[in-house]
Amino acid sequence: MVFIQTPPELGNQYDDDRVLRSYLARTLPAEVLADVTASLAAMGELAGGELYRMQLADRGNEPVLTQWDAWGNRIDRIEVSPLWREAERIAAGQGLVATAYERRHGVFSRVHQFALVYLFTPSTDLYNCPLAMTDGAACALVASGNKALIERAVPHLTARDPRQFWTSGQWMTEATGGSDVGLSQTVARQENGQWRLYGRKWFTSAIASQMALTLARPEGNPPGGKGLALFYLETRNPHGRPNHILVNRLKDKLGTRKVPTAELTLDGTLAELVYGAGDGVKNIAPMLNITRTWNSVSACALMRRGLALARDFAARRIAFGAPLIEKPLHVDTLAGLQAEFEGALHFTFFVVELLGRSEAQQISPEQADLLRLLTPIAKLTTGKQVVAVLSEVIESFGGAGYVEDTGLPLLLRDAHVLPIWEGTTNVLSLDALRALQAIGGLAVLKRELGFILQGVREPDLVKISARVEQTAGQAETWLGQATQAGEAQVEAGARRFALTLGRAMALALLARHAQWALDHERDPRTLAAARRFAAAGINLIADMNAGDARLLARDDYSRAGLILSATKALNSAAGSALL
Ligand code: MFK
Repeated sequence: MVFIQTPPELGNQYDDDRVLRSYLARTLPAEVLADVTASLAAMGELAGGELYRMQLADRGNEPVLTQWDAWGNRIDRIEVSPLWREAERIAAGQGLVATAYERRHGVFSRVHQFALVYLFTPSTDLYNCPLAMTDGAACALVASGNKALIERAVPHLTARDPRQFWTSGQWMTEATGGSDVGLSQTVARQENGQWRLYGRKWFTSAIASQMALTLARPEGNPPGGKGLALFYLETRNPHGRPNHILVNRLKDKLGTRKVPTAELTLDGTLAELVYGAGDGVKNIAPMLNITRTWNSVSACALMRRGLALARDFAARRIAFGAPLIEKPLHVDTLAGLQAEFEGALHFTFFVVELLGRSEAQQISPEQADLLRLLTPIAKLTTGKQVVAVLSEVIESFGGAGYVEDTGLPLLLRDAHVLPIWEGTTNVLSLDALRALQAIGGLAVLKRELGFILQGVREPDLVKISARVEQTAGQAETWLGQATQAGEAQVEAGARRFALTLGRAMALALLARHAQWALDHERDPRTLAAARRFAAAGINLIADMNAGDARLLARDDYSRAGLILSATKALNSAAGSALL
C-alpha cells in the first residue's frame, strides 16, 4: 500500500490574489490600474510558474565564498545561487527598484513598485534583501543632496539594464551589537586627502553588492550615534580587486541562507562622506525607513505564499474521507490566518501610499507625521504576524510541512528574520515612542482613524469602528498614565502599546476596505476578515502590569531584594507570634 500526497501548486500569483487585486482596484485611479496591470500579471505568472519551479530546484544551493585563488591571491569572491542570479536579472528588467524612482504614476508609483515586489519576493528566497538595501541607498543618497554621489551611484541603483544594475549593502552591525548602533567602533581616517575606514563589520548582508553605505567614526569625533558619519564605498576597485575589504566568513544562519551575509574587516577601505562628518545615524535613517517598509511588504508576501500553498494543498489532500478544505476545523484555522494576512496587507500598503505621497511631495504635514510613526509600527506588527501565520501554515501540512524537501520549512525559517533585522520588535517599539514624542502624541493617528472609518455603514463594521476608536482612546490614556508613572513604565509597555496601535490601524483599514468591497464588488470576504481579525483581539495594553512582568521575566528574585523583604515580613510576623 503506497501513501502518496499531491503537492500544492501555484497559479498566476496576481490573478489568484483577490486581496491585492481588490486593494488596487479601490486605491488606484482607473487609468493607473489599467497601465500597471500587465506588469503585475506578468510578475504573477513568473512568480507562480518559472521562478517558483526554479526556486524548488535551487533549494539545496547556498552562496559560496572563495577566499584565495590558486596562486595565493586573496580574492574573496562570492558566488550566489542560480536562482539569485536569475532574480537579479528579473529585478533589474522589471524595475523593482527603478519603478519608484521613475515615478511614472506620481503618488502611486510606490504602490506599483511594492505590488511588484510583493509578487516577486516569495519565489526568490529573499532576493528582496539586496533590493531593499539598494532602494534604501538610492533614497538616502537622494536625501543627502550629494550631487557627485547621486550622479555616480543612483543611475546604477535604479537601472533597468541588468548590465548596469548595482545593488547596495547597508553595513551597520558591529560586534558591539545590531541595535545600539552608536557603539560602533569602525574608525575613519583621512590619509592623503582620502577617507579610509578601519574596523570590523559583524553582520553584513548581501555582500556580493557593488557598493555599500556604512557608518564609521571620523577620528576625534565624540562617542554615540552623533559622532558617527555616513560613508559611501564601492566594494571593488576599477580592476575588480577588493577595496581593502576582507571577507572573514559567511554567517551560518537559521534562515535567509541564500543571502550571503558576512563578517568583514575593513582595512583601509576607501570611502567618501555622504553628508557631513557626523550625525551618521540620522543620515542613514532614510535608508532604514525604506528597508523597514520592504520588510513589511515581505512579511505580507510570505504570508500570502504560505496561504496560497496551504489552501491549494487543502483542496487536494484527502483525510478522514474528504478534502481538508471541507473540514470545518481546518477551514476555521485557515480563516484566522487569512484574516491576519489581509489586515497586514491593508496596513502595509497604507504606509506605502504615504511613502509615495511623500516622495511625490504631495503630503500634508499630518500625513508626514503618520508616515514617520507608522513605518516602525507596520514593520513590527507584520513581523510578528508573519512568524505566527507561517508557523500555522507549516502545521496545516502535517508532517509534510516539517520535511525539508517539500520546500515548506524554508518559509518559516526565512520569515523569522523579519522581526529581527532592520530593528527588532522592541527596538522599533521604542522608535515608535520617539516618533510619537516628536509628532506631539496620538492626535494625528486618532484623527486619521476617524477619517478612515467615516464611510463605514454595515452594522458589524460600525461596531468594529467603535472598538477601534475606543482602543485608540485607551492607548492614549495608558500612555498618559504610564508617562506620569515614569520612564520605566512607558518602556515596559512600549511593545504592547505599539502592537495595539498596529492592530487597531490594520483593523480600521480592513473595515474601510470591507465596506468598499461590499459596495463595489458585492464581496463579503473582507467583512469576514475584519470580523475575524477583531475577534483575535487588538488591545494588548488592557491588562498591563509592570510589576508582574518583573516577577515573571527575571531569575534574580533574591538579588532584587524581594526574597529579603518577604523573609523580613515573615520573620516579623513570626516574631510577633512568638511575643
Ligand atoms: C526585506 C527587507 C529587509 C532588508 C534587509 C537588509 C539586510 C540587513 C541589513 C542591516 O543592516 S540590518 C541592521 C539594521 N539596523 C537597525 O535597524 C538598527 C536598529 N537600531 C535602531 O533603530 C536604533 O533605534 C538607533 C540605531 C536608531 C538608535 O541610535 P541612536 O544613536 O540612539 O539614535 P537616536 O538618538 O534615537 O536618533 C539619532 C537621530 O536620528 C535623531 O535625530 P536628531 O539627532 O535630529 O534628534 C532621530 O530622530 C533620528 N532617527 C533615528 N531613527 C530614525 C530617525 N529619523 C527618522 N526615522 C528613523 N527611523
